[in-house]
Amino acid sequence: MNIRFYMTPGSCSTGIHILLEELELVFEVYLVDLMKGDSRTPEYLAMNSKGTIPTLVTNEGEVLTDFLSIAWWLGRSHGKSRLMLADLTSELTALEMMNYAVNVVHGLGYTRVFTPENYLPRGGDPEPVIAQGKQLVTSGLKWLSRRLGSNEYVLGEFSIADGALFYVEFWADRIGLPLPDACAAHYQRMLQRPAVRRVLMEEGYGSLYR
Ligand SMILES: N[C@@H](CCC(=O)N[C@@H](CS)C(=O)NCC(=O)O)C(=O)O
Repeated sequence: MNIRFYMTPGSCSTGIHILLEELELVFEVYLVDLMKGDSRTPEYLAMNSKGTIPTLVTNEGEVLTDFLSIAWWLGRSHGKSRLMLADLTSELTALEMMNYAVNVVHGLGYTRVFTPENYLPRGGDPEPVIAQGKQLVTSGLKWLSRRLGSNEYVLGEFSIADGALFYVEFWADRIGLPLPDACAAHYQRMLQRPAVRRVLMEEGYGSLYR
């Protein structure tokens, strides 16, 4: 059975899409249109009761429904790949950075910028929530940048953790928030990678990053 990957172009699933391409895996892509409600259909919810993307169904039929589990599975089940370093310290750093990017910068910050209505009573003013979201993203990216320091990639070499860092940098670029120095350099480095370029092209952002 092929790996099945449920994704939405330009969303957090872009980070996983990059890892799949970097690993040169064969996988089937299923496009989920969040605006149209594709992630709320009974069929989708039967597979992922959270109604979120990314979802990845492994070649053994196991259903993985969050960024960290999918990234970890990719690093582990292709353990001889270069996407996960073997020692415990590297694994802990990868977990720390991915968790911070996905659950703090995205989960607390970007959700306020992209879906302020989820934080407001009906008809409430979205602007203060969006401003708070931007502040959380800015301070979160500063933390990630300091933690990255002079490393070219999160663990020195490219690893599963760079997929998560990339998508929170990509979104900052999309909404015009400046990236702190180390993140800006990491983002540019990522944009030079053939797999990243392929993914952006496939997801409809090719013309932006030629
Ligand atoms: N913590 C989740 C975040 C996933 C997530 O929030 N995805 C967003 C798109 S970037 C989503 O599916 N939103 C639709 C919804 O929550 O209804 C994970 O690790 O996968």
